Order: sequence, then C-alpha cells, then structure tokens
Amino acid sequence: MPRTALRVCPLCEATCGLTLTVEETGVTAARGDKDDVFSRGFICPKGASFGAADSDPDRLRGPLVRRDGRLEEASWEEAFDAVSAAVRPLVERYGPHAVGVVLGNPNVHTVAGALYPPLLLAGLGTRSLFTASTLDQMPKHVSSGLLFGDALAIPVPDLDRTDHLLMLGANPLDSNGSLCTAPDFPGRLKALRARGGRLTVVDPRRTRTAKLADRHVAIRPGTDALLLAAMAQVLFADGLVALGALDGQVVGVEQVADAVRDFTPEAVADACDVPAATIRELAHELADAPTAAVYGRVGASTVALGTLTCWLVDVLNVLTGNLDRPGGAMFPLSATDRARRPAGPGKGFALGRWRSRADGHPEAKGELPIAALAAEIDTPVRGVGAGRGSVGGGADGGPVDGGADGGGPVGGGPGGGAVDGGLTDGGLGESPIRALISIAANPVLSAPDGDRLDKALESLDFMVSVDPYLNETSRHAHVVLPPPPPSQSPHFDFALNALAVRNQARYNRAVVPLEAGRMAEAEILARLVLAVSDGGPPCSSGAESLGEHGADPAAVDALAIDRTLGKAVADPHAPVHGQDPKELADRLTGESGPERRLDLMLRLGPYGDGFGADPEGLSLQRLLDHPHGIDLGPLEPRLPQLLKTRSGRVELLPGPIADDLPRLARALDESRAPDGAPAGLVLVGRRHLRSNNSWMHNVPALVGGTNRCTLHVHPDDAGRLGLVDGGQARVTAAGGEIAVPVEVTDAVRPGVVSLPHGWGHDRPGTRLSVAAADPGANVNQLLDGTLLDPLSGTAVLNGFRVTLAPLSRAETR
Ligand SMILES: Nc1nc2c(c(=O)[nH]1)N[C@H]1C(S)=C(S)[C@@H](COP(=O)(O)OP(=O)(O)OC[C@H]3O[C@@H](n4cnc5c(=O)[nH]c(N)nc54)[C@H](O)[C@@H]3O)O[C@H]1N2
Ligand SMILES: Nc1nc2c(c(=O)[nH]1)N[C@H]1C(S)=C(S)[C@@H](COP(=O)(O)OP(=O)(O)OC[C@H]3O[C@@H](n4cnc5c(=O)[nH]c(N)nc54)[C@H](O)[C@@H]3O)O[C@H]1N2
Ligand code: SF4
Ligand SMILES: [Mo]
Repeated sequence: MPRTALRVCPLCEATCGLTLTVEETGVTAARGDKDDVFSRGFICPKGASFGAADSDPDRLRGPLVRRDGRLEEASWEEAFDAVSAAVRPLVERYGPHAVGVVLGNPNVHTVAGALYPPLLLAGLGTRSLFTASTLDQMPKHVSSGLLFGDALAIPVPDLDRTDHLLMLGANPLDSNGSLCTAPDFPGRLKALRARGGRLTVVDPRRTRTAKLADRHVAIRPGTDALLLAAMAQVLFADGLVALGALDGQVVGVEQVADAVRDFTPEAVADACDVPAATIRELAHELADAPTAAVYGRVGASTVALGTLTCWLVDVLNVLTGNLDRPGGAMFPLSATDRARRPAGPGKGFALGRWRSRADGHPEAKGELPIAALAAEIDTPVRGVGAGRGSVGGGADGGPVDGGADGGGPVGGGPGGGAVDGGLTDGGLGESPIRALISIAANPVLSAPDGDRLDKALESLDFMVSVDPYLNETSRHAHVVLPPPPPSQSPHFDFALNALAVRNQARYNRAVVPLEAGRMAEAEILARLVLAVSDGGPPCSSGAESLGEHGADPAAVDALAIDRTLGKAVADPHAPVHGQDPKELADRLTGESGPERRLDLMLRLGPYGDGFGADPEGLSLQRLLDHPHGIDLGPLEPRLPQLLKTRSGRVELLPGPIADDLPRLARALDESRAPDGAPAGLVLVGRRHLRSNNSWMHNVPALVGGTNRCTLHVHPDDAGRLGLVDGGQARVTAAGGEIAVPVEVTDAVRPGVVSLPHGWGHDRPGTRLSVAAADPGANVNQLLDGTLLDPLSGTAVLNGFRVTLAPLSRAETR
C-alpha cells in the first residue's frame, strides 16, 4: 500500500517541502507539498527526481575497506577499527595537523553534517580544515566577519518585500538560489516585478534570470568590484548617501568615500565594458527606490576580487540605508540561532591566525584554501628529516568551542566551526598532511587541478571518505563509510534557515526505516569522532572526555548536550540561567542523540520554550506536531544586537579590506594597459537546473538533453577561432588542457566562454555507471590552484584566462 510522507528536499538551498509517495520498494514519486509553510507546493525537476536519486543502485550499501590495495566490502566494526588503528598513531607521530579534514557541500543539507564536524575537529585538534566554502562563499564570510564581527551574519535580500533587486553573479532560475534560501525563487522574482519592483541582473551571460530582468548588464567577468565601487562613488558625489536608521551605527563612512573617490563611472567603464551612464543610472535607481537590496553570489565571489566585491555589495546596502530594514538586505534569525547576548562591543574577526605550510596561505574562518589541499599533502616541509615530523603547536591546538552546541555550518559550502585555541606560533607543525577525512566532498572534480590532487590523495598514509558513492575522490580512500539515502535520514536545515528569506522551521524524521546493514549518518560521524579521538580531555577547560574508539556513540551527543547546557545555565541572558543542567538534560525529548540535540537548540533558541519560560515556544515536539512546518514571520531588523565588532558598530572600511584596495586600483590600471595581443578569452561557469555540482550526473532522469558539458562560445569568437557548433575545442589554461564539444551561442558575451563544473567522470575505479557513460570534461583541470582571492583563500573559478583551438575529429580520439 503506497503511503505519503513529508520531507524537505536536500538537493539545493531552496529547501522545498516535498510530499513523497513511499512504497515497499522505496520512494516512487515526489511532488511539492502545497501546505508547506515556506515552499507552498513549489518543486523543481531535481526535487521531482528525489526517488530516482534516492534509490540509485550505484549508492553504496555498506562500508568498504582497502585490503591489498583493493576496496572490499567489510563490516562497520572492521571499518571503524581500521580508522582507529590508522589515525591515532599518525596523530601521535606527526601531530594533529597532519590529519586533514575536508567538508563538502552536502554537509549543509544533512543533520549529521551540521552536528558532528565541529566535534570531529575538536577530537582531532587539527587546523588542517578545507571546505567547499573556499570554492564558493568564503569571501562573503570574510566580508561579514570584518563588517559585522560575525562571519556567519550574512544578510539576504528581503525578496518578498523589496522594491528593487540588484543581483550580481547569480542565476537563481537555474541554481534555485544560494546564500538566500527561497523556495520558488523564480516566482518570488516574478512577484517582485508584478508589484512594480525592478530587477537588474549583472552577468556576462544572458541567463534565464537575466531574461526575466528589467535590465541585464553583461559585464566583463571579474570586474564587479569596479562597477560597485563606481556606484558608491556616484552615491557620494551626487549626495545620495542616506543611512537612515543606520545613522550612528556605522563607522568608516568617510573613509569609504575617500577609498572610492577615484573609481568614477568614467574611470571603470572600459574595464567593466559598461557605459558610464549606465553605472550612474544603476546608482541612482538604487538610491531612489523606496527599498532595495544588492545581492551577489557565485559569480561575484569566486573571482580574484571576491572579498572586495562581497564587501562592496554590503557597502551599497549600508550607504542607501537598506541594510537591516524591511525590503532591504536583512539578517534572518533561525530557530537554532545561539545569539542571546546584549548589544555591545564584541571580539571582532581575525584573519590569518595560522598559515598553510606549503604556500603560506592565511587561514580564514579556521579554514585553509581547498585549492591548496594537494600542496599541503605533496609538499615536504622544509628542513624536516623524512618520517620524523614533530608536533608543532599541538598542545594548544585544543579546541573547541565552536559548535559542539550546534549552529553548525552555514552557506553553500559548509564550515565546520574550526579549532580556535589561543594560538601563538601560527604554525601547523612540520609534517605535511598524511591522513585525510573527507565528508561529503569530491574535491578531485570540484577544486582546481584534480590530476595533482589525485596523485596527492594516492600518496596519503590513510584516507577515509564518508560518501554514498565510490567516485573520483572516494576511490582513493582506505575506508569508505556510506551514509543512507535521504529517505532514510532525518532532515532539519540548521545552516540554511539562517539564510532564509522568511523565518520558519521544519523537521522531518526519516520517511523510510533504515535498511538492514545501514547506519545513520549521525551515528557514522559520531563513531568516527570516537575512532579518531584519544579518549583524553578534548579541551583545555578540562571538560569531560569525548570517549574513545568503540564507546557508545550516544556519549558524543551527551557530551555536546552537557557542554551546551553548562554554558547556558552560566549565561545570565539564557532562559535557564542558574538551573540544574542534569535536570534540564533529563527533560529533553527525542528518539536519538541528534533529536535531543535539536530539541535542546530549539528550546534555548530565540523562539524556544526556554524549558518552560515560554510554554508556547518551540521544541522538537512542537515541530513534530506541525509536519508542514512553523512559520516564524518575516525577517526583522537585528542591529545592533547581532554586531560583534570591537566597536559594536558596522565597521564599513575594515583594515584588511583597506589593505586590499590597491588590488582594485591595479585591476583598473591593468585593464587600461594596451595589450597588443588580440583580446584574451576568459572562462566563466554555469549551472544547469537538472544538475548539482559533481554528484548528480548518475541519475538517468536528470542528465542528457541540454544538461551536457559543452563550451558556450559567442559567434564572433567562434568565427574568429574557426570553431563550429557541434565541433570540438581544446581549451588550455595554466593547469592543463581539456577537450570539449562547442556550442555556439550569443548567450555569452564576446570574449567569454562558459563551461559547467562537476564533470570529468572518466577516471578508473569509480562506481558511477550512468555518469561514466557520458563523463564530460573537468573544467577545474584548467586551473593550477594558484589563482586565489588572497583575503579569503577562495579559488578563482570565474573569469580566468583560457585559449581555444579547434580540434579535428582525429584529435578527439
Ligand atoms: N569550476 C567551478 N568549480 C566549482 C564551482 C563552480 O561554480 N565552478 N562551484 C563550487 C561550489 S559553489 C561548490 S559548493 C563546490 C562543491 O564541491 P563539493 O563540496 O566537493 O560537492 P559536490 O561536488 O556536490 O560533491 C558532494 C559529495 O558528497 C556526496 N554526498 C551526497 N549526498 C551526501 C550525503 O547525504 N552525505 C554524505 N556524507 N555525502 C553525500 C557526493 O557523493 C559527493 O561525493 O564545487 C565548487 N566547484
Ligand atoms: N541546478 C543546480 N543548482 C545548484 C547547484 C548546481 O550545481 N546545479 N549548485 C548549488 C550550489 S553549491 C551553489 S553555491 C549555488 C550557486 O548559485 P548561483 O550563485 O546562482 O550560481 P550560478 O548558477 O553558478 O550563477 C553564477 C552566475 O555568475 C555569472 N558570472 C560568472 N562570472 C561573473 C562575474 O565576474 N561577474 C558577474 N556579475 N557574474 C559572473 C555566471 O555567468 C553565472 O550565471 O547553486 C546551488 N544550486
Ligand atoms: S528547488 Fe532545490 S530544494 Fe526545491 S525541489 Fe528543486 S532541488 Fe529540491
Ligand atoms: Mo556552492
């Protein structure tokens, strides 16, 4: 008998509520849940394929362990024994930072990915953390850290109320939105226009989103920072700066006026290839709109001036008085938000507290650039005898504050809340990375220079992948721990609710019971924490131990709960101040450790019942009683309470930004330099509605048709270079060359070519039968990993130079 079950879709950031049809065989259909408080029935083709993605026969069903070089099926016990036997000795011998952790994008879509990585990092004490954030939104974290004192305080456009949206480098009609969780983003944009609002899209490609806009500005890639600086210059020059309610809450406005003085529209017009008059109009339209929001995403982030661009986005929001006001750019307040502190000065945001060993890249938000992962593995550290690495900075590497009590990662790429122990030597010890723990990540395809990373991963002493697939990255692991499919997993959006255009909360239990032989991802990660922890005290405060390999994984959750409650009862602003933590712990409900942790976070959160302080407030039980979710209302102003800068104000021109401004000036000079050579081509990415980074090319219903790895080339460039539609091209750049089919289209501007990422499924040793049949080429092989936005360590994935040549049929093999 088929039944239906509700489940929020984990396949992108839009978090649509789905109504699933469940039969004996699993999920057989998915439609939009009309009663979902947030998504109101919206669904996209990916969500509609939930069942197919969920029941993909290539998903691994049990752990794999490498024996004599081959990955073989093993029991869970054998798998965790292998992890424990390998990792602890490496930590003891080479120090904690010799164990790297890689966290990939799907961690923001799983309960386990939110709750356990901080504990894993704490258990290891490692600072070798790499996440998808440095392929994505780290510039925004850095900008927010500097402006607001909190890297996780990311304003989102108040989509449903704004009168004017200026969107740069985002294509929500295909991506469904990012760092702005909004189910039915397309419908919300149409509603904006229907109510008389205005949409401007800045994108070198005429995307589906651009086609919907009132105005499309086909900017030259990588120059958005110049455009935005010129808009700011116009605001100052034309007397359009109006802070409104922000007056008195912002420092550094005059310094910004000085900083942008030379970036007049006329000065930047050629570099951006946008007429000066248009730039003036953009500034005036923004200032004149009753409310407006500036929003930049991947194309404004993964560029050489990424942090400056993200900063200027919010500078414009501030200068026009739109930050933190309805209809402007606002800060969501999620149900599990931890903020209870009163307004006032905070600790601020530090960058570069340690550096990568091989190339000296500064950390940002506790992370090192994932583009530098291969180098951190394959570069011997100077002056150290082979095999004799000593531990540097290990003792004070003791962790954790971050995240044991939740909050979890945020954003399109996850962040783990890394180790933040008062660091004095700034080092990572003397050993390169020898072991790697990769959770929900496929950097061989997602990050620059997969060929080098392939070799580096192969050279590791030990690697574990928590991944449902044997793919380009996990094939290198010594142990693969596969999580169950989404239908067998619970769902709560710890990360994405903090980025949602409406405050709301929804929780789903697994819709299908765990299949025999499977282990919940929460338990996998909890056991992993135990397997790599030494059983000693995990933090310098001398708190209780995490336990050790083989212990009951419930102990991990119990410890996290103890820590959170310990802090809460000591906090005069918490509703449970002064109460008995043991007694509070006993009152938590939930069927599992993760559910009890969610209950705790909800009850202590801003809408929580405070363990009785507000009987109407949120708890796990209340969410279970409302399966379509609970609406918590439109976004509300949150300043100054959320600011954690040292001044307690918005710091509009932070030091590290000021120090980076010379690069902006240089970008202008370079664009003016007479080139001589024919105009160079630059490459940008693109996403397809039926795709999702590197891991959904194995679902037959989603691939094929227009979802292919083709190179978009403008007709003028194609003609000049002798490329024909349907022919092949060789694309060459610093990191290598690839061969790809050409699609001639004027959807890209002249001088720009576009390739999607996540392809290149032709490596041996994977188990991706559908993807391997039409593998595509890996665009990231064109990169050598050296092009980064220096402030954030984010890889330049958009707007890098390439050369093209036609390939004859013979050359294409
Ligand atoms: N050139 C170029 N490169 C890019 C981008 C670009 O625009 N251009 N975009 C970048 C961006 S924004 C991002 S976020 C990164 C993403 O890069 P990654 O973080 O590497 O993410 P994916 O490629 O999505 O790979 C996700 C992995 O998680 C696994 N997985 C899926 N579901 C689950 C689950 O429930 N649990 C676990 N444990 N694992 C799961 C998949 O099998 C896959 O191995 O790629 C980046 N790379
Ligand atoms: N269907 C689908 N949905 C997805 C994903 C997916 O792979 N497929 N991935 C998910 C993830 S991890 C993320 S982070 C989000 C990303 O969501 P979005 O940020 O909306 O990402 P994209 O669709 O890559 O849009 C980026 C746009 O920037 C443009 N661009 C490139 N360079 C520049 C530039 O220099 N300036 C300007 N102004 N524009 C530029 C590109 O042409 C492209 O249209 O999507 C998520 N949703
Ligand atoms: S838009 Fe995103 S969350 Fe909604 S159904 Fe599609 S993939 Fe799922
Ligand atoms: Mo992303």
